[in-house]
Amino acid sequence: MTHVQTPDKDTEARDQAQFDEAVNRQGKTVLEWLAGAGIVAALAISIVALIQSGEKGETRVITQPAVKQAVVPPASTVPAKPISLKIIGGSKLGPDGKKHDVFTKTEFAVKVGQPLKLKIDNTDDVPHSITAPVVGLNLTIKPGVHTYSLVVAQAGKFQWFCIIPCDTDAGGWAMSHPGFMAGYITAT
Ligand SMILES: [Cu+2]
Repeated sequence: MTHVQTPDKDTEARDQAQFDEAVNRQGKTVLEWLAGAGIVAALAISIVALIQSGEKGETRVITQPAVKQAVVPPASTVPAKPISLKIIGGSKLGPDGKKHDVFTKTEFAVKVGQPLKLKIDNTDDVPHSITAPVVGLNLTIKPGVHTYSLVVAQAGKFQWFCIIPCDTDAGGWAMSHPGFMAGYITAT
């Protein structure tokens, strides 16, 4: 007697589950393979791109928008506009009621080591000076209009004075009084 095995419903269900599982596994494998192939393809494309750019001798540069900047030359190269002033004899009233010799500007601000140009019109018929021994400054200011360079090598506030005897009508009073034949230089 031949026994014919007829699959019962349980067996069918089990087989179906096994089949599905197998398909899923296979499908997953296929997807994994495709993903792998994709990476390989991407690499291949990259290599081709590299070879192509290499062949063309191109260098790829990431360009950024150009930022326009004002070109500012170093301060030392900027041609400074001279400061204009005058020397006028017997022109400024002092607290003593007398008129004294003066520089029309007696306070100067300079940058350490950088020349300050002074265009001085000495209307007097004798020379005067801008002298500050502590910083080795001694500019003789001749009669007439000339340009001088005032340079101070150290920072600080220094008093200057005219060392050439002047303001003789007042016994030289102006020579030691800021605002007349003396003043201050501030170097920063
Ligand atoms: Cu003087």
